Amino acid sequence: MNKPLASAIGHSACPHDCPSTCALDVEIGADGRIGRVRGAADNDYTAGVICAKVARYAERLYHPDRLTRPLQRIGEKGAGEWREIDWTDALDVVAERFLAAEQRYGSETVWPYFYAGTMGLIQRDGIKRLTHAKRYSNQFSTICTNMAWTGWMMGAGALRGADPREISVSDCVVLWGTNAVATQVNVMTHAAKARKTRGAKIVVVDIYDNATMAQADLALKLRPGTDAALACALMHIAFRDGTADRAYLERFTDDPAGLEAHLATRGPEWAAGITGLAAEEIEAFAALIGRTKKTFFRLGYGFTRQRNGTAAMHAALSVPAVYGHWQYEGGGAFHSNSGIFGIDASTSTGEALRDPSVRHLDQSRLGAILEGDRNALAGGPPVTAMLVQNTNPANVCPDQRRVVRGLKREDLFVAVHEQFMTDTAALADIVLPATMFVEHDDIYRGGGQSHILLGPKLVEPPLTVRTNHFVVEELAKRLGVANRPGFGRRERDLIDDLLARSGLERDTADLEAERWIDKAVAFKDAHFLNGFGFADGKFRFRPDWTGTPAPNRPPESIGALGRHEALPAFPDHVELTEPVDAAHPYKLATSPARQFLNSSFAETKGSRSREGAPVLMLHPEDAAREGLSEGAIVRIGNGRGEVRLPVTVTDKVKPGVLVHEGLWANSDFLDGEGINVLTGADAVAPYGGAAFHDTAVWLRS
Ligand SMILES: Nc1nc2c(c(=O)[nH]1)N[C@H]1C(S)=C(S)[C@@H](COP(=O)(O)OP(=O)(O)OC[C@H]3O[C@@H](n4cnc5c(=O)[nH]c(N)nc54)[C@H](O)[C@@H]3O)O[C@H]1N2
Ligand SMILES: Nc1nc2c(c(=O)[nH]1)N[C@H]1C(S)=C(S)[C@@H](COP(=O)(O)OP(=O)(O)OC[C@H]3O[C@@H](n4cnc5c(=O)[nH]c(N)nc54)[C@H](O)[C@@H]3O)O[C@H]1N2
Ligand code: SF4
Ligand SMILES: [Mo]
Repeated sequence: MNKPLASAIGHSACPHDCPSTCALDVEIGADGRIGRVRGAADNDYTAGVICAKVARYAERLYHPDRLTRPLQRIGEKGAGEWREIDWTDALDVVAERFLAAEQRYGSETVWPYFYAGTMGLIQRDGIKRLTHAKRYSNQFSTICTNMAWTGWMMGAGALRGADPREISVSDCVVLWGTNAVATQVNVMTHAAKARKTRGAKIVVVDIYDNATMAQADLALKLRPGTDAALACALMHIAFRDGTADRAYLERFTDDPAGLEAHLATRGPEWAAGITGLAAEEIEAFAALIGRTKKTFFRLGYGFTRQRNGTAAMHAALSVPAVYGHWQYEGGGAFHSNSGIFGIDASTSTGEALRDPSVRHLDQSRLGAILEGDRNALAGGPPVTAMLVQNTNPANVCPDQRRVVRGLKREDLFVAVHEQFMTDTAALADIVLPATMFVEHDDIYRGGGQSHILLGPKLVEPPLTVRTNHFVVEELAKRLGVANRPGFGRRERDLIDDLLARSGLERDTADLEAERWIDKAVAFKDAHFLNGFGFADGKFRFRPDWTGTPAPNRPPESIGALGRHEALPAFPDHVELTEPVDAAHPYKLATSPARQFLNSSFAETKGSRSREGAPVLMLHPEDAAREGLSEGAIVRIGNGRGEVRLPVTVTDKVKPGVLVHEGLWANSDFLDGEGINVLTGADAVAPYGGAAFHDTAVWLRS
């Protein structure tokens, strides 16, 4: 490391899987340790504000339970008996087991499995270089963005939208299916500014009274999975009351007349019956956005984690197209900017080495895959060896019992590269200790905003802890592919290469000085005033559900996903959600906790003490009927399994709806199994994804 350790402030970017991707100022003491982490004041999206959990990062970095030595299992899988080994031996074992597996079943039996523990483009995605060089099975990444991105693409044809900084000049901010206070606090910074300086109204559409709902001027608490009905009624009222912008519709949309006719029967009373909202609430929402040209729809991921979530995203996105909000600064819609960056990381990801005939396996169907489901295996060999980086599937994946059973298979070899002894690492054969973001070089880009940011190495890691990049490179040497293109380079060289290939006209050192690059697109492109992302430039009210390319479109090899034939011709409520019935009378959503970031931070004292313990929110009426009081222990379950946890009785949830916040460690539950025991891994239409907030359960005391 050639940076002086005593520099007072180091500049970085938050590596976590959060739409905000904050620009960070990190205090570094003379002892080479980090202190407080702050949001960069001069980054106009971060605007000096970050969440409390990252501000306390020192707690995570210097955590006494942090992994520092490679470990090899000596007892049964999951028994918690390990011996320390050195790095060379650990990597030798991994390589030997990979080669042996390959010899027996062919290269596709090895599955490098990764996700978003770090969002750094080098440390997160470098594992693909090894995958391609060795022709190991590819991962089809479905766990997070699929439904949301696909639903957006079906309407807009491009993954971008109105600049989220425009929220601060909006007159009405609609936070739809995002608990922004908890999951992307910067949205609230800009919304609060609009409220303070312009008297902007804040509308929140969610299924429970979360921290964001508490900020709402108009709080709409609907039944899970009914957002498309609300969207239809908003559009029905626009056509009824003349607040639809007919000139805009004519110019920028595919079939306004067809939409109007389709919506004739989908008024507020119809939607009230489906959503559980009062017709007056829907009328009030429609009147507000009808008179407010600068209405900004910030569409989140939450409402898309339903089995009808793709259709719901498309329906909600259709609303500003009917009202014409897109034409105004501070108006329109935003979900993700992931389509604007034009980043070419192909050297690091080994794109040139990719063999298109190698199968993809669905990340979310890990349990079925490890249990040998032929369809999930895409007709190929069983998975008998894995390298897991940046993800904790034994905790975060749906259908957890199958995942855990699969990971415990005696004939499966698993190496987990981790910062902590997670639920997944605990089931591994080899555990490798990983660096944290301030200890390695990487580059990041926003999803919920428009910056590319550098996150250089600022402090030294513990002596025996290694980067993801190191593991990929060292395995490549042992697996005979170290001489292939893309290997043998340092992180900084790969970042230089990425910057050059992406046409950014800078190198790593330039970016280190500049700290970030703003890639925001021009107003007219962000607002689609030069046309939407289709050849005819028109927004699609009538999506081509399986014909429209989408960033998460599955590769052919994966076969059919989801019941696309059930998706609606025009925006509509579709009954694809998991049915509530006499045997499963409750609907469960598993929403994020403010102090955690997925399963990360569930290990830090600061976050744990603020979150308390895993609990189940239950409405007072339901509690009375079930004869339960505060703190009573219940079991909730369905065909996939059951978990035990205490209830908290609260009217924050609707009757019949249960909410469990946070990805607590499985061991935090009374029976040592986590909430994802209950969630399903069946693929959501049309391109797959996991419906984490759409689970029907029974409840017993
Ligand atoms: N029930 C339920 N389940 C869910 C969700 C939900 O809402 N409800 N949300 C889903 C969503 S949206 C997502 S994106 C997934 C997220 O699932 P994951 O990506 O698995 O979640 P994280 O906890 O962010 O990160 C996983 C691990 O990465 C490790 N890690 C961080 N940085 C590094 C690094 O540099 N190197 C290495 N080797 N490891 C690192 C962390 O220690 C952490 O244990 O979970 C999904 N699961
Ligand atoms: N503190 C914290 N921040 C996070 C995360 C975290 O775990 N904790 N996770 C990160 C990740 S990986 C992601 S992808 C983002 C996701 O962040 P968001 O975009 O906020 O999406 P979700 O957190 O999945 O859900 C948002 C809200 O949608 C609600 N919801 C569930 N079902 C429905 C429905 O049918 N309709 C409506 N209208 N709302 C519904 C949930 O209860 C929740 O309050 O957040 C990131 N930031
Ligand atoms: S988790 Fe999100 S809000 Fe918190 S610092 Fe990171 S990017 Fe910012
Ligand atoms: Mo996510």
